[in-house]
Amino acid sequence: MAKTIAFVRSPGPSFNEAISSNLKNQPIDIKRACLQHESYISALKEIGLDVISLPSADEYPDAPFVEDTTVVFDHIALACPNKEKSRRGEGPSIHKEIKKHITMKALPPSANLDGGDVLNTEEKIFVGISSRTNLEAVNSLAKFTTKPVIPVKVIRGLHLKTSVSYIGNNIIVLDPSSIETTSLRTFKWIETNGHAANCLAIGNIVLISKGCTEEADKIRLKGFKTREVDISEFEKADGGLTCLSIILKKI
Ligand code: CIR
Repeated sequence: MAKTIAFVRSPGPSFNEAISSNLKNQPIDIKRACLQHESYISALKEIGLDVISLPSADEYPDAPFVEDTTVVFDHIALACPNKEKSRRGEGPSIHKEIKKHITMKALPPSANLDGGDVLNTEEKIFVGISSRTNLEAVNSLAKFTTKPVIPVKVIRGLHLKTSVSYIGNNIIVLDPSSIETTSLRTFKWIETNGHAANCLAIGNIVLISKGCTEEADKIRLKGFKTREVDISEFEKADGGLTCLSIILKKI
């Protein structure tokens, strides 16, 4: 049977130098981050995913946020041209692993794209126009998919998926005050103003940030199972549950 693979990368000793909008008040506890990352991997394995775990890349503090390096569509993976200089070297070592499983192409350097800005749904692909991702990325991505690729303005927060996640059955979990929602009106909404907006749905199971109990209740009422995962150390560096993996469904 075809397996789903999750590519992840553990935090290294430099993780407390990760880019953050709030680090001054909240220093990262690396030991705790490592334990939380191990729990995240366990959760993925319990769901039934094959986890490919890359060694930490100490010269790149943000390297555990692997999602930003790669976008995966059905039959192709795309290397993201990251805007943030300190993150540009993260890709090659992870792309080397991904290429063993799926064809990879590069987007042109005129595109700026972080994977955290790409929200893939059954019918459409939404791309956050954020401080990291430009309109050129929208045009470039459109060449690799038959789905419409739709830009969405990010008003607040790092990426589009900081503020909206698709969980299946036409349902999104979102903070509507942080993104331009016009193009998202056809979905059913579960609203939040917290970390629940970045949750990771794998089949019928939704991983959600620890403490988001109200949102988890609402998600279960829609027929999903939920599992709370504590990633507080990663949230200090503006990351969420989707950021910590690249999910590849083998077809
Ligand atoms: C950054 O600023 O790039 C990292 N500290 C956080 C990246 C989070 N990634 C994601 O949402 N996909």
